Amino acid sequence: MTLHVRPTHGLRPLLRRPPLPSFRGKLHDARTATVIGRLLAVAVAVCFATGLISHYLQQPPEWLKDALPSRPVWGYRVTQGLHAAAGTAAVPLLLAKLWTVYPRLFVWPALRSVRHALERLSVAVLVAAAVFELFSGLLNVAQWYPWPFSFVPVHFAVGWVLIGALLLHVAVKAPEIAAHWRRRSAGTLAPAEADGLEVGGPEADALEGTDRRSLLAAVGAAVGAVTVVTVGQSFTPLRHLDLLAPRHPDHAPQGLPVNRTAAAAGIGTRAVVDGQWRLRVAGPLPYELTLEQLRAMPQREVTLPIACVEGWSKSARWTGVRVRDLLMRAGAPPGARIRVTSLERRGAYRVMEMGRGYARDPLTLLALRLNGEELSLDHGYPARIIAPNRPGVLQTKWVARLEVL
Ligand SMILES: Nc1nc2c(c(=O)[nH]1)N[C@H]1C(S)=C(S)[C@@H](COP(=O)(O)O)O[C@H]1N2
Ligand SMILES: [Mo]
Repeated sequence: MTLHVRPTHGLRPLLRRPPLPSFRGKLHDARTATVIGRLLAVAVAVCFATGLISHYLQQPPEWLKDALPSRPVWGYRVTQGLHAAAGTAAVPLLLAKLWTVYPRLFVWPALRSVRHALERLSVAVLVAAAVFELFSGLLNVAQWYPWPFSFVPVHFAVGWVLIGALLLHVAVKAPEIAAHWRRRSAGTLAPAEADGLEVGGPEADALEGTDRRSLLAAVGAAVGAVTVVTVGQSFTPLRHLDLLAPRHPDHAPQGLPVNRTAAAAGIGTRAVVDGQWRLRVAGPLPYELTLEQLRAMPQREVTLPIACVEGWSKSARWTGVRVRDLLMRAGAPPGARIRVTSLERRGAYRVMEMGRGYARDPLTLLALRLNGEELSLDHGYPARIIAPNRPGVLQTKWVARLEVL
C-alpha cells in the first residue's frame, strides 16, 4: 500500500508536505491492525483484571479487609500467574501492532482538525502507557528497578491510564474495527481507508490475505515462544521449559524458591536468632512462647502455594500451629483481625495485616516446617505465615509478633 497525499479538508496546511516516507507494505492496514489489536486488547484486559485483584488483595480498602475470600486456595496463584503470562505475551503483540500502524505516524497533514489532534494525542497516551506497563512489569519480574519511583503505585496508576486510553481508542475506532472484524472475501472492494491510507483493489486483497496469514503465524509463534519459556515458573508441569523466568521451581532450597534471603533482609545467623527468639502474642491475654513451646502445640499440615506477585509460584507442604489457635489462646474475639511483625528491621514486608477471613481459616498457619524439614533461615526460620489465596508478599517470614487488632 502506498501512502498518498490527498487534498485536505479541514485545516489548510501552512507547510508543504515534508519528505515523509511512503509505505508499500500491504500489512499496514486496518484488517491486520484489527486482528492483532483484538488479541492485544484481550491480553491487556486480562492484565488489568488480574492486576486489580492483586491490588485489592494486597491493599484492601477498610470495608474489604475482612471480606477477602481465603478460597480457592490457589486463587492468587492462578490470577497472578495469568497476570505475568498475559503481560509477557502482550510484548510481541504490542510490537506487531505498533509495526502495523506506525505508517500513520507520517500521515500528512499531521493535524487535520481538532478531533484528529485529540485522537493522535490519545493514541500517544495509549502507546506510552502500554509500553510503560509492559516494560516496568518485565523489569519488576527481573527485580531490576532502574527508576527513582516505587514500582507498585506507579504500575497501578498507569494501568488505569492504559485501560482508559484503550477504551477511548476502541470507541473512536469502533466503525473501523467493525468494518474489519471479519475477513473480507477477496473481490469485495475495501472501504476507503481513514487517514489517507488507500488500499489497492481485489487482487491486492487476495495477496494481502496470504501475507497476513504469514505475519499472524509469526506473531503467534513469538507469543507461543515467550510463553513457553516463562510460564513454567507458575505452571509447574512446564517447568522443564522454563528457560527465561528468573525464578525456577527446581532451583529451590527445601523444594521452594527463595525470593528474599535472610542475608538480604538483615536477619542474622540462626544461632543469633535462636538465642533471643520468642513469639510474642498481643491481645486481651498476651503471652510469649519459645520455639520449643510452639512445637509442643498441636501441629497441622497443609499444602499451600507461595504465589509471588512477580509471577512465580509453587505449592509446598507446611507444618505448624493454626493462627486461630494462637489467637484463641490470647483471648481474641472470634473474627479478630491481626497484625504480624517480622524480625526484619526494615523492608516493605516487615509488617502485615490479615483480615478475619484469613485469620480464622483453619489452613492459615504459623508454619515451623516446610516439605518435611524445619524451615531454613531463608524460608523464614523460626516461624512464618502461610495462608490460602494470599499474595506472596503477605506470607511474612521470620515472624516475631502477632497482635490482635
Ligand atoms: N519478612 C519478610 N517476609 C517475606 C518477604 C520479605 O521480604 N520479608 N518476602 C515475601 C515475598 S515477596 C515472597 S514471594 C515470599 C517468598 O517466600 P519464600 O522465599 O520462602 O519462597 O515471602 C514473603 N515474605
Ligand atoms: Mo514475592
